[in-house]
Amino acid sequence: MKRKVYFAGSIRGGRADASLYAEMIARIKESCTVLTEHVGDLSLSALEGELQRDAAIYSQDTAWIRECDLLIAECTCPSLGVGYELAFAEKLRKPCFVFYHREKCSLSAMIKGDPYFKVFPYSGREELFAALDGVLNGR
Ligand code: 6K6
Repeated sequence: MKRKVYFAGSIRGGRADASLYAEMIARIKESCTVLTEHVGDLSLSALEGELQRDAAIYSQDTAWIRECDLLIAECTCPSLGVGYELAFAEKLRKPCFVFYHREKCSLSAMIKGDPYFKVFPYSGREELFAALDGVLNGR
């Protein structure tokens, strides 16, 4: 059975990296089921998200974190929601893998300094996707 991945990426924190999320989700889908494909949906803006009921979003997303086998977060664009999801997943002892572009952001000490999270800084697409493949293949 395919592993279930919760992919976390910024929505209201900013959509600058939405196309990168879509590419990462496509790669993950080659071997796993992604529970949160909407995170990479380029047609959805943060504003559209505001039209949905926040309580329903919270309820669905936390249920998916309970259901997932692992969580993969792209954290270059800072997002309160992604930080919350990481802490929530850690509490449930879900394996958490964090990616961020080392030249484009200074990752929060609350993520980088938490030894529970497996953190992967990258400088370019090649490095990012090699590290992602390593996570997906258990290397
Ligand atoms: C879907 C696409 C765009 O807007 C939506 C509706 N809003 C959300 N739908 C589902 N999950 C959401 C939504 N807003 C935030 N989240 C969750 O929080 C996602 O799983 C993201 O990983 C994370 C983003 O948090 P913010 O604080 O950047 O919004």
